[in-house]
Amino acid sequence: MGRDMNVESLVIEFWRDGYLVIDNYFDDRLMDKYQGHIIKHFGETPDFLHNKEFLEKSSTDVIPWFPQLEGVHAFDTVEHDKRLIALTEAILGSDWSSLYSMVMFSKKGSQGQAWHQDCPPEDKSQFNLNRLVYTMDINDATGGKTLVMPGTHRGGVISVGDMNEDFVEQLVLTPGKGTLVLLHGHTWHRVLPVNGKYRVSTNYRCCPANTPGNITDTCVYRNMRYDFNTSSVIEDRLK
Ligand SMILES: O=C(O)CCC(=O)C(=O)O
Ligand SMILES: [Fe+2]
Repeated sequence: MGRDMNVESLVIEFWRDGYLVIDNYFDDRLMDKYQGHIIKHFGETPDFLHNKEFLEKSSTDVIPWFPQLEGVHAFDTVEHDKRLIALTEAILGSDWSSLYSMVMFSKKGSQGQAWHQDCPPEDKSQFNLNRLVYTMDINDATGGKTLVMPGTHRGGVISVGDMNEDFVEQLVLTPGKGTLVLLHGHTWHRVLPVNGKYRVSTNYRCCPANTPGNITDTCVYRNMRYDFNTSSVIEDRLK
């Protein structure tokens, strides 16, 4: 492990910044196994799943897959990782709950994802925690770097404005194979366009005790609130 794994200091850092990056958290063999399952499932140029209005308005074109729901038990290994469970518990407190893992695939030419918060931020006690596992290197060649705005998990709703604005405060993450990124659902984040053949990340989303499992049905972008459940724009924030 390339950094201090003291859980207490990681928790302090997470709550200060709204995210946490730990390189080499998972070993290459496990990551290669995951990546093999993922590429086998998607092929290298799958079709898009979201509807056209969403793709246009959100400039998001990511294809999800839920391997555990399809009985691919290899993906249980990360969920059952004792270090990850202990770190999650230290951040969220007891009685947190784990949602299914979701693989996100985007192919070459994908615009990535516009700035967003994963769920409505009005109630600070209700949020999702993204536990992102990277099974391949994300770098200049692949594109698809993840951008975060440190501390924005404390600031309420994301401002209205350009969906892909560059901010001086933004930080660019270049996770490598085996990197774990913990990201508070209220922290503003976005994904840059994909230049390589494809980009993959796998998210073990979870929630604290008082948060309903469907909290991420509504995602907040700078131009709208979108409901994934009904595939509809529920608020046009530009009006
Ligand atoms: O794939 C990533 O790096 C981040 C994706 C994302 O926005 C999320 O998991 O909520
Ligand atoms: Fe997100």
